[in-house]
Amino acid sequence: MLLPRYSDITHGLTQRPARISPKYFYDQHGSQLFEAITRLPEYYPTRTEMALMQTHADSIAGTVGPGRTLIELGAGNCQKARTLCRLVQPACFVGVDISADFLEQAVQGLRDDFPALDARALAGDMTLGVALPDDIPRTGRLVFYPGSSIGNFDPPHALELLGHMRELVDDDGGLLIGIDLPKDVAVLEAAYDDAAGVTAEFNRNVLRHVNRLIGSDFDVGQWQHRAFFNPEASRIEMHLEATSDTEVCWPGGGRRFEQGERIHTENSYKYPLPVFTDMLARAGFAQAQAWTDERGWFAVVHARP
Ligand code: AVJ
Repeated sequence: MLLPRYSDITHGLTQRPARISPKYFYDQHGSQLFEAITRLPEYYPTRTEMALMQTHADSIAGTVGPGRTLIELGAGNCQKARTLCRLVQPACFVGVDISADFLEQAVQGLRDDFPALDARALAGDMTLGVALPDDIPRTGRLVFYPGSSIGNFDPPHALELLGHMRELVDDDGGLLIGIDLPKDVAVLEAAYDDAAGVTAEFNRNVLRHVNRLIGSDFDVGQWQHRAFFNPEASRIEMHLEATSDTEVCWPGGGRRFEQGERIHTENSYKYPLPVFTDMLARAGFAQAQAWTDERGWFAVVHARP
């Protein structure tokens, strides 16, 4: 487990420009910081998606149907799973997340709230493929991927992931997925560069996590948060920018960064709805039904084969 991470991270760090995958944001502290982000006034996605699910609760519940096996990818604090469980009363829940301890606590909370629910925590990196335990029913599965997390992947990789989700379900299965839509650039940029500096701290925290994972010596205080919308690619980009010339070492390697040089830490794609439903179709989800808020900022899409 350590070795693939080591080479994944050091490979990215020695690229020009350097990069770190956003999955490394989510150590225990990073997961807590992300939770704090979801409560920021500027960060509209979580609250818009939650409101959407509440406003269209009956319609969503009617479309999904009861008694499903719910599989949530990137389940995090399971807050959205809790909302969805109230709506669709699944028989079984599997939460998958890279942050093992954080997930285990959250799934336990879900068991406390829904004593009849068979709730499981599956720690792992969903981007490497999800292997579900044998006793998870194959029929009636609903994959739940909220929060526009799919936006973290480049379109070809996102398409591949949607293909994996299609393979997780039978022909009677479905996918409920949240998509952040293109909107006013000022609104987008504020959501990723909040006044309180929580997102900046979330971004910088990746360096602490990387220091622990590969034994590097990043001085977190030397790196500045940058977030901006890239209109050509229709994505928010987050970077860490060196505030002075600096050298970073890790066992077996290292690299110099000049002042102003950046490490690319995240992309967050914003798809127009028709572009996304086309991608769903190419991944094997031919039918899609979408719910959007009145501002047209976010969409929850139910897709089936
Ligand atoms: C968890 C990937 C949906 O892209 O909005 C929030 C992560 N990054 N603020 C997003 C994030 C900076 C978030 N996702």
